[in-house]
Amino acid sequence: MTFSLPELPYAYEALQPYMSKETLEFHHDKHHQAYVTNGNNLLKGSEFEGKSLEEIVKGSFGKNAGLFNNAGQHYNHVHFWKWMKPNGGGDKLPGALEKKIVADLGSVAKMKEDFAAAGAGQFGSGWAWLAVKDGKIVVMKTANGENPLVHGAKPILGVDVWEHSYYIDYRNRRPDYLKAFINNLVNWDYVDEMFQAAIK
Ligand code: MN3
Repeated sequence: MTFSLPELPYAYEALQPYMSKETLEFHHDKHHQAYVTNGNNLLKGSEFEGKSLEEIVKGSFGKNAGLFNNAGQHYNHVHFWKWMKPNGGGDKLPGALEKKIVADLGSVAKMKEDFAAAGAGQFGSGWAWLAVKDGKIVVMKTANGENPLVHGAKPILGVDVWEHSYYIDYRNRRPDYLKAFINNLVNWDYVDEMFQAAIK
């Protein structure tokens, strides 16, 4: 396969006031596009040509750093756009997902708190996650372009904590960005879709 930049599933201004049109224009059109372009250049002629995106991410980790960084970030961003929607967030989660979160993490409120704390606690660039690992939902954080796939888990929700994701709108206030993400932007239906696929 070759990587291609997906269209945003909403208008550039649709996530305002929590994420601006300007942030999405830079983040999607420039940053994500660069991962796609660089990833395709590095994929060409490598042993990973013809593999699926997940296979490339897992296979290149620890073996081909340049390709991994771009393929990992491509994977992360493809889902990141879908993990958000206008009027997202809230406390109403799909039933089975909510039950599992309560069973494994205590409560929806505790999950939100732990997820935001993971994002705030990630030193430098990276991501915070909800992932399914050994049949349980866990909170994780990873550096740079890494994700739960390369740590034996399946991501169901991720938030980008690279500065390019929040600096235009929140400057250095990463915790405020994380609070807005979890309370006002998350598309729980898409999280549920990934959760259902992860427990199959
Ligand atoms: Mn990003």
